[in-house]
Amino acid sequence: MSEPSIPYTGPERVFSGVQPTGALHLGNYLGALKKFVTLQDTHDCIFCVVDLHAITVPQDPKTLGHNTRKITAAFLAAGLDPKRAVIFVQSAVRAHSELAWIFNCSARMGWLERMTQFKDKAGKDKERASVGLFAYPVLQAADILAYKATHVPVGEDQKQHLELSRDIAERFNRDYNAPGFFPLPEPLIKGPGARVMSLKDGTKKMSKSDLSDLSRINLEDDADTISRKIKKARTDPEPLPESTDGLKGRDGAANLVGIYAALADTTDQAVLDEYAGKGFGVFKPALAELVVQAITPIGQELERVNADPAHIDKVLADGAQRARAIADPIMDDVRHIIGFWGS
Ligand code: AQP
Repeated sequence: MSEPSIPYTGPERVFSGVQPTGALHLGNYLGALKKFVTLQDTHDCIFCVVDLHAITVPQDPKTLGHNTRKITAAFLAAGLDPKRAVIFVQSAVRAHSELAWIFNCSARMGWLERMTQFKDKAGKDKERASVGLFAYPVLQAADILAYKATHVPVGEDQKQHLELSRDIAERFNRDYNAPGFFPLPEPLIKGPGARVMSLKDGTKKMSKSDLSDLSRINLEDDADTISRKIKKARTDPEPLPESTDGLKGRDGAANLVGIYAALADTTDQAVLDEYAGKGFGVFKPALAELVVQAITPIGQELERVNADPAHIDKVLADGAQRARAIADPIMDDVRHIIGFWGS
């Protein structure tokens, strides 16, 4: 879509969310959490545990609340500071659901039908997928725009959804003759770690819902488990190449090099400059050391934070109040722009 004629001129704000669908892994850390922690130093940040998104596929009511606390604990253990960033649960702020409905009426079926994540998650049996799973990216647009967020740190898998959020914002602004009302949010995706792949299959992204625990490094894994999983990661018998061109078609190898680069804050090429010609017998232990150094302190901190659920609940209650204070006036304006009675 074309750029808006009147651009948004409000303040910059960061929003992102994580689903309470299981324990977080290295992909969630590198694609999202690590960026959240950096951004809280420079931006007004809002981070959300997106339980409304989680129920687009079946969830056990007995574990949903527990998983919500666990993700919040992971936010805190990774270094988010609830005094600076707003940390809360999506279902505690009604603006998300209300704006999602409004955006359902701005989004177009054709836009949603192109979403590859729906195709992947619904699988062959689309008829049985929930309407919520289909409309998932519309709720995501509502999450972001209920706060007029301008920047969204996410992994590469969310790029298409972010483009849709921009389309929805632009369509709303145009349809309701409210130029520049909603910003067109920018994804913050760049850099190594934006797409961490499964350790068992370098063509599939590392995911919480993968049945094999060996496919991912969990933030809770201890040093031995991490080393064992990296040792078992699927690669090939060739030594590492001299340039990134040589990683083409070697998905497992490319994934491990990418993880190394992300953790060492360097580039894939710089990693190859150091390890070209060396086999995985040398590279995997070096990578394991780096992962252990980055992840095990978070795991230890997680244990400490998880031991105090009352503190986690307080963080979430305070965060919900702060989130409502930002979203409520924006929703008042939305209702007025649409022309709802009493607005
Ligand atoms: N493999 C990944 N590499 C880089 N970033 C990733 N993210 C997820 N997987 C990777 C990013 O983590 C953030 C939170 O993701 P989410 O939990 O809300 O949903 P998801 O993308 O569906 O993550 P999973 O692990 O694959 O969960 P399940 O299995 O429940 O669907 C997002 O910014 C995402 O980009």
